[in-house]
Amino acid sequence: MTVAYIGLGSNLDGPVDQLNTAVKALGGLPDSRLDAVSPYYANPPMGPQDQPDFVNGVARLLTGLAPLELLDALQRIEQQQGRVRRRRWGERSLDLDLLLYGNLRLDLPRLRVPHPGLRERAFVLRPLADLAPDLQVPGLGDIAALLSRVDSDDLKPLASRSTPCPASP
Ligand code: A4P
Ligand code: MG
Repeated sequence: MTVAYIGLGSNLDGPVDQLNTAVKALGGLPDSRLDAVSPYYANPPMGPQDQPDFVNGVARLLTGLAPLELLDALQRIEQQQGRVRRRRWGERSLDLDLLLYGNLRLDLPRLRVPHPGLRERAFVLRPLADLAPDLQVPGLGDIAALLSRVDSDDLKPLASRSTPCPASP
């Protein structure tokens, strides 16, 4: 089993419910176990500013799926939830990003791991650090050091995540 971290994001169609439904779907993936879910954070959009605030979080999955199999599974969950995506860096009902897959570094047309936006995004680094405060990000180093270099003042923790953390089996 490999430890994978999945970034969850939504700013349309009930973002907290979107994330909760996605977390449930992650828990049902074959050959995988949902291990933990971070708090969710409301935060202003990166990119176009004329869109609603996002809700973001991170899930930790133990998985026997290969990286591209896992990406396929994440894209299926996005589709199942009727993913709407209107423009690059714009509003969407659900975005699932494969942030980390063990210590793997991959640069394929369909899949780059660690996720290329990770280093700049407080809405990814903060929930990742919540789950794994001592994490070493392949090629980038210590999560605490990465987090200290971004501005996370705009992240507002939400109390309304319904899934227990760590996830029950
Ligand atoms: N892809 C490559 N690597 C990966 C990976 N590690 N995980 C490919 C997932 N997908 C990966 O993704 C486009 C393609 O990237 C996929 O087909 C896959 O093969 P997409 O989800 O269809 O497009 P996208 O998400 O719109 O990509 P884009 O434009 O890079 O957007 P981002 O980076 O996902 O950002 N503001 C806040 N506050 N919070 C957010 O979550 N999200 C976005 C979208 C914009 N602003 C935001 C947020
Ligand atoms: Mg994406």
